[in-house]
Amino acid sequence: MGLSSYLHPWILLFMAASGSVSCSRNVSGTVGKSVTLPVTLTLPAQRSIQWKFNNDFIATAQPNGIPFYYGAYEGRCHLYENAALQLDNLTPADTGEYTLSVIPSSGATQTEMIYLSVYSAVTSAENVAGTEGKSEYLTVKLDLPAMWQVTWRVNSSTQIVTVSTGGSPIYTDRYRNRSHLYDNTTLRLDNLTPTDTGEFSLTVTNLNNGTTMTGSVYLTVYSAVTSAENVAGTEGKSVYLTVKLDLPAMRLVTWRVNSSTLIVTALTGGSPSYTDSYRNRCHLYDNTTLRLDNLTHADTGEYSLSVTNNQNTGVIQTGSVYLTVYNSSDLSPGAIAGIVIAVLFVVALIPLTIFFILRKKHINKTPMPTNPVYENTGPHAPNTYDNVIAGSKENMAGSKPQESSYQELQFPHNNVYSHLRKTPRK
Ligand SMILES: *[C@@H]1O[C@H](CO)[C@@H](O)[C@H](O)[C@H]1NC(C)=O
Ligand SMILES: *[C@@H]1O[C@H](CO)[C@@H](O)[C@H](O)[C@H]1NC(C)=O
Ligand SMILES: *[C@@H]1O[C@H](CO)[C@@H](O)[C@H](O)[C@H]1NC(C)=O
Ligand SMILES: *[C@@H]1O[C@H](CO)[C@@H](O)[C@H](O)[C@H]1NC(C)=O
Ligand SMILES: *[C@@H]1O[C@H](CO)[C@@H](O)[C@H](O)[C@H]1NC(C)=O
Ligand SMILES: *[C@@H]1O[C@H](CO)[C@@H](O)[C@H](O)[C@H]1NC(C)=O
Ligand SMILES: *[C@@H]1O[C@H](CO)[C@@H](O)[C@H](O)[C@H]1NC(C)=O
Ligand SMILES: CC(=O)N[C@H]1CO[C@H](CO)[C@@H](O)[C@@H]1O
Repeated sequence: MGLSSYLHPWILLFMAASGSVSCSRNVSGTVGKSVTLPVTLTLPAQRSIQWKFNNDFIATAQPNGIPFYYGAYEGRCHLYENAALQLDNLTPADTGEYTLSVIPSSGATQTEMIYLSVYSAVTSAENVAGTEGKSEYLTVKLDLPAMWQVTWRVNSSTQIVTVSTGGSPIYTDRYRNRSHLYDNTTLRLDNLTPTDTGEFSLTVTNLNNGTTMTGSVYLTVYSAVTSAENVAGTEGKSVYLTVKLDLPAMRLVTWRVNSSTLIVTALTGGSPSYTDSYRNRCHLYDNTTLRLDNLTHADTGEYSLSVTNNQNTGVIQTGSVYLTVYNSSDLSPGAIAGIVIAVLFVVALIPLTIFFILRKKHINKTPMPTNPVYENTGPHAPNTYDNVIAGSKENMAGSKPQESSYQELQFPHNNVYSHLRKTPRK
């Protein structure tokens, strides 16, 4: 405690980065959830407790006293008897270094530092995704000072490579054969395996004044996709995409297309978070099946489902289906236009047919019953349906018994033409 009061913060940071502070651990939390910062120190019987976030007090407790919470932390955290601190309703701004100081009534102060990373479902999913056996470029945008030292680490502890101005990169054994540091500080990692999943952090130290800047990317390595099942969809229709995976009770579910475009992510207990272009046209079911609506040809592609436990750590399972979207066979725009034209043609034909039938009869001047209804008035008058049938049969019989309606149409046409030809001669 006394020591840290006198040291400039960058010296502490530098010490932390150099690994000279013991009892330091990393803990991850999820936005909106709670996390408990655990304590591994052996606590003296009589002690004061102090929790700090960077340089701000969170909570303090005097020996046998009740905890006191500072500012906005009041109502959002809980200090336990064993000095563990629970933080509720996490936000990304809670990411950072937490320091616990245990001050015994007599003896030396003990400190414990915890680095908390708060991930949101979307943020962690939007970080870099790699594929087993492939390479991935890891980039963190940090400005290089005139004299610098650059270091890449994974999970904040394991060093991968370090280099200083004018020197050549020094790789650690584990990464020597499978990584490459570019001059622009980008790190390429080759021959990925799922165990490469983790937080990769770049630290740039200004050698003139000791200033340290750190940034990180979260790399998730997915198992190589094998033998994707094929699914067929139809333009304008919907399709259900299903991949059978063992589902952990608490999980982070992610669907991607063509292994890059994110469609949706969902944490157990939360509502799915859809990418804008998919929000209104897909639905993620609790069983991880994805329904895609209003399909277009451009939806053709490889759809992959990834499932991991809630905090995006541990085993990640991946599987995929290959969707091919075909033309709708009978309702393409051309077919619809054809149907509309056919219907209009038939509708136009009905009055035309009636007109020409009547006209033909008129020209033939054959006396005929005008309406069968009058003929059939009798004690056992048939119903109107029968009358219509009888009437139409009578009309057919009145013209040409074996002719189809098409042939009937031809005759009136001829009649019209002969009639028209005759007209000028009159
Ligand atoms: C690195 O590569 C060299 C030569 O290709 C090989 O002899 C060595 O065993 C490799 N080391 C590791 C850790 O794979
Ligand atoms: C650095 O160089 C590598 C290899 O040329 C490239 O892939 C990467 O995008 C570059 N990074 C930045 C931040 O420009
Ligand atoms: C980083 O930590 C995660 C979770 O603890 C672990 O699954 C992963 O294998 C670690 N990655 C590396 C490269 O050590
Ligand atoms: C260190 O130097 C850089 C630029 O050279 C400057 O931006 C930064 O503020 C300095 N930091 C300190 C603690 O003096
Ligand atoms: C998941 O639920 C949807 C909708 O109820 C259903 O269509 C689909 O077949 C289910 N998938 C599995 C793998 O049970
Ligand atoms: C389907 O997509 C077309 C073209 O993008 C659009 O005009 C139509 O409104 C969409 N229908 C639905 C139900 O989303
Ligand atoms: C996926 O990739 C294929 C082939 O590169 C492309 O035709 C298709 O449109 C892509 N699908 C999506 C949804 O981006
Ligand atoms: C022990 C340990 O892994 N500490 C690391 C926790 O994460 C921070 C930030 O990434 C690192 O600076 C620590 O070294």
